[in-house]
Amino acid sequence: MSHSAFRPALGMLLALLSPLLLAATPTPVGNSTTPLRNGTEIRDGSTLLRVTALSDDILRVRVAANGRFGEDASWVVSAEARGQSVEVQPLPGKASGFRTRHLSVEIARLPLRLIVRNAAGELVVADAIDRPFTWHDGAFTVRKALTAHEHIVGLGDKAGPLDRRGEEFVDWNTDAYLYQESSDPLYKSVPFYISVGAPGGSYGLYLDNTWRTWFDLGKRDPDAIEFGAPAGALEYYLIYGPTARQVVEGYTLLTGRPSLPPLWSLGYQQSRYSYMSADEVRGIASRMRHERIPADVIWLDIDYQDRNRPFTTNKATFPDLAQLAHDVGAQGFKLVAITDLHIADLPNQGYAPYDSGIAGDQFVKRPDGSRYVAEVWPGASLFPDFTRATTRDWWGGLYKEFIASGIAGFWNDMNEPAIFRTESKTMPLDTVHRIEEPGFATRSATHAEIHNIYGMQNTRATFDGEARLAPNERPYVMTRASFAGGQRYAVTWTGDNSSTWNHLRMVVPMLLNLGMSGFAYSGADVGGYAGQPTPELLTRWDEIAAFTPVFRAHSAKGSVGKEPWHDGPEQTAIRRRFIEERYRLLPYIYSLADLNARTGAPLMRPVFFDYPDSITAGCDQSTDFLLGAAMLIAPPPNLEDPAPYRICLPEGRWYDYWSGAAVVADTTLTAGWNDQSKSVVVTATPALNELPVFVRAGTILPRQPLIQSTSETPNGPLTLEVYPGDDCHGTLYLDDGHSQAYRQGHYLRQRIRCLTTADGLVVTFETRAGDYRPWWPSIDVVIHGWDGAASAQVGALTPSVESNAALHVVRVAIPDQPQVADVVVRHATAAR
Ligand code: MIG
Repeated sequence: MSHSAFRPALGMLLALLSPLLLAATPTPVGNSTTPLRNGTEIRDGSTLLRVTALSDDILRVRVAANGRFGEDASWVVSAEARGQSVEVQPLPGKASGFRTRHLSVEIARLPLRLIVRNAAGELVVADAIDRPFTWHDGAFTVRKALTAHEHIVGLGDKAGPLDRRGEEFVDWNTDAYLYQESSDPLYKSVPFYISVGAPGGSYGLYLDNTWRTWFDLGKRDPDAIEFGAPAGALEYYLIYGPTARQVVEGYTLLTGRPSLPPLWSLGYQQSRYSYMSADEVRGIASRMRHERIPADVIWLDIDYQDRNRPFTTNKATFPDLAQLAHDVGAQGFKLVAITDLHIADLPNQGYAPYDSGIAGDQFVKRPDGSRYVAEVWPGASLFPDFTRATTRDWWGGLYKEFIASGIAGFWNDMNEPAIFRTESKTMPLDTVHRIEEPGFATRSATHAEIHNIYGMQNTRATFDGEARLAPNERPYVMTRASFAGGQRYAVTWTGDNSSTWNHLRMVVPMLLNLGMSGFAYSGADVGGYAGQPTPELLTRWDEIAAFTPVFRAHSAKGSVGKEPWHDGPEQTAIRRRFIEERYRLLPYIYSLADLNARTGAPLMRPVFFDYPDSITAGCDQSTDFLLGAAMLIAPPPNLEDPAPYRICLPEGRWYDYWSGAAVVADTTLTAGWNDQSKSVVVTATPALNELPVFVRAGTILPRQPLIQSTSETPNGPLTLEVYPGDDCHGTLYLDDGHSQAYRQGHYLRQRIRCLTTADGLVVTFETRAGDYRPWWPSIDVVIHGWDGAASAQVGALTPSVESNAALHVVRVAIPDQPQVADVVVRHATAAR
């Protein structure tokens, strides 16, 4: 009898001897391989490893040091997502493991390790040969090999360069006031990275562990990725590409996608800490309209409250919130109000959140069972126990009056949680949370386990509360802290940045990495939170932020503010022009929001997301970004003093967005892993009022007439800017912009294609889905790169055509095209 078979028998004996010993039933050991319908389970000594295929591209990996898996529950990956499976085939020959349609998964021994290859046999990711798993007192470390050409992105809102290779990071939600480029950890934890450039293609790895996890991405050992946690389950998901786009799709399938946001949230938003009175808010609204600066939202920071007490208002300065919401609403503004989670500890004072919270036992406790009390903005405060479903229900109900007053969205700040007067800036690790949650065993958990998901559960409660109280509206929550999967509940911003050029430089990589981590809606405080920017800095910031998902200017107490009108008419004019451009582009941006809700593709993405072959050795793309696949924004690397710099456009033809002119390459550069594609290189030196933006040839870009807020109906035709080229297409998406009616088919989605023909161009309107009636009575089709006169035909109709030789465009005015239709445009000479 082998010693491994002897151990369970010993366990039974011990269990019989004393019920007390049951808690410590010994570890099952042995060596066995059990093929499963959807994977393989291997026992290797005391280690138990189970790899299952959720789909042909997504693997779930569970490892237990003591031979037993813990509870099958997750705050991030739903039971439905975890429950997916596909049938697998055994590996040929003697190797242990299995194959899906796209992957081969081998489990090698001595040491036990996982090797994943694509269908062509190319390596995707393998555990390191040296110490693939190590355990120490419940803590674990996993090591994976890192190959020569891999780049690493993801991990949420970490600062620093886009490519995280060579760095190490810790996940511990932190109120990081005055953070800098090298500060870590910051506000959010997303234990998920994407590797781009492995021989077999991109993969993502999500570590489903809420403790203080860490990632070393080739820093300690340049040839290894190491990650681990101090406790909790060793459980992760491997998401195969081969493209980064497919990884993000798979990751958001597992962890959830943002739902379609209200259209107003895609407009320009103005905030500061704080607008001190209702009159000041009215003044901001009026000035925006007077200055003709389009804007949709004004934010109420903590000073609208009575002594910083959440869910109150200061009766002297904000006497009637409903009236204020109504008045600024008439000017086309929405209000978003902050509601911090700390509830003032105010017994017997008629403070309703305290009274109802105590009655329902909603607050976290000390180990001795007393309520945990600590100081934050309102003074001594209590902290809701958001890991209980009943506490979240109670919290959601607190929004009733604000929603009735017409507040359109809510801001959850300080939810790391931030605590004053403590060295750790947060709760003690032994603070007790209760898990009372469908799908989880009911138990208590320490703050060490819950800390990183506390903010996410706060936003979940807010989101669900809004959805319950205003069931036909789209909930809107902005959060500072969050975790993987938090994109389901809230948009986010990068916290307390500073008014410096370096912080503006940090914006693009931070927002790109948030997008690759599922958070498609993120922004950085425009102008920088702490400090007052120089006029040039605020102007540049507005220019770049106009192309980022959340366009919100915000400012710390004591600063002049980041409203666009500071610094005189010249600066204001430039800022206005970029904000206006944002509003003209809303039909395009909204179509990206629709796409995100359906696929998880972030609105703002790294260039390689859509152009995987474009990563070049000779050209720095790290400051560029895409807004959808069609637009490439290329801010100067040296923002404060643009010297001539090279912009690398992925292989193909491009147009200058501002002039509409076809880009003439200065030179081309060989690009891609295998030097298979060529980048188009142009040199730029943008003046302060210029930002290089390019459109891919093969794009149909929808634009609309200028409006001052999304509450206005655009007046005039929809414009389709057609940039002829290969795979030419664009998408229209529209609905009422605020309700849930789109889920019942009350939307409009229509794909449009274009094809260059021998004598001109055909623009094809495909079948329109949904029954929403658009605001546009007609459509102007503007074809770029067109020389000479033209004629056009749509069915029996001969639309009017106007060509502009100087701009190289032809404009064809057609009625709305709700049906399938071809717009045939011919060069005048060819039509003769
Ligand atoms: O301790 O609500 O990051 O945006 O203006 C500061 C006041 C609390 C921090 C947020 C900031 C907000 C501020 N808050």
